[in-house]
Amino acid sequence: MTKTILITGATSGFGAAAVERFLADDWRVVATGRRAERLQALVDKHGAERLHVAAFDIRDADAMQAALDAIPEDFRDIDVLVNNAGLALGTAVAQQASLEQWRQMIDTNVTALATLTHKLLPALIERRGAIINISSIAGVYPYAGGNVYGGTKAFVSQFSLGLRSDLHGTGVRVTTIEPGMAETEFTLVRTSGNQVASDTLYAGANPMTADDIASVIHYVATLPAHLNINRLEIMPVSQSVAGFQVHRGG
Ligand code: NDP
Ligand code: 8X3
Repeated sequence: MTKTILITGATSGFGAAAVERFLADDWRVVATGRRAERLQALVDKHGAERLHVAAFDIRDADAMQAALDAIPEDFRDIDVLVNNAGLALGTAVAQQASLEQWRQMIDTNVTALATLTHKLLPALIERRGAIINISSIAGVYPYAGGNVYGGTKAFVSQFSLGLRSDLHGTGVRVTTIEPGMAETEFTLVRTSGNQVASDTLYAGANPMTADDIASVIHYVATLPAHLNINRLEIMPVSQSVAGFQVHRGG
């Protein structure tokens, strides 16, 4: 039977790659994001038989509800929710960071993710479905300039474990994927469009690709129904974690 997956943040990076991956595997896909022209390009490429797109700002709860209400009958039985839409803004240390950027990250990565999950939980329970939340290594390991971004991703990871606990006995699976460095539009967004900064970060590092993460999402989504991966931390071989820092001299 054809399954249905709702993927947020489907206009670029992991989400866009995941749309391609699941359509290629004959799933029905609901793809969301703000950039309507990119969503339309997906429809132009794949047609609308197994793809429904919804352009809205995920921070706008009314727009989210309207988009959910407008999902066509064929796409309403959502089996898998991929909470992928998110962003980092800025690389400044906390004492120099922008409060506006902090709020946008919290509104997007935390509040919107929780809101959409809340809205879809009854349907997911009914279908014994699955939730795949895209967190980050930034939610596990601190680094200078990671401050609120890391905090939002720590929320995502802990929220996932909490959901898993609450959903005990429902058959609903919950997985957190915590990727490290992957080359997408992530750094371009984080640096307000600084292509040089983005290219420099990834140069020579052989970072993960959006397709790598889409394959992991697909793997998790297609596991047998009795298996739950709680969390998956995944990095390029070129990246590892180094420990503590010590400041001397007062
Ligand atoms: P991209 O910038 O390529 O994609 C981010 C997606 O999120 C876009 O489709 C964007 O759509 C969507 N999005 C952002 N803000 C909103 C909003 N307000 N409303 C609706 N959609 C929104 O980055 P990635 O693919 O790399 O990021 C995907 C997820 O993976 C994020 O949660 C990110 O934090 C996480 N991540 C990324 C890593 C990396 O190294 N790339 C590593 C670990 C985690 P649009 O702009 O059209 O609205
Ligand atoms: C993105 C990974 O290390 O750039 O979530 O914060 S990192």
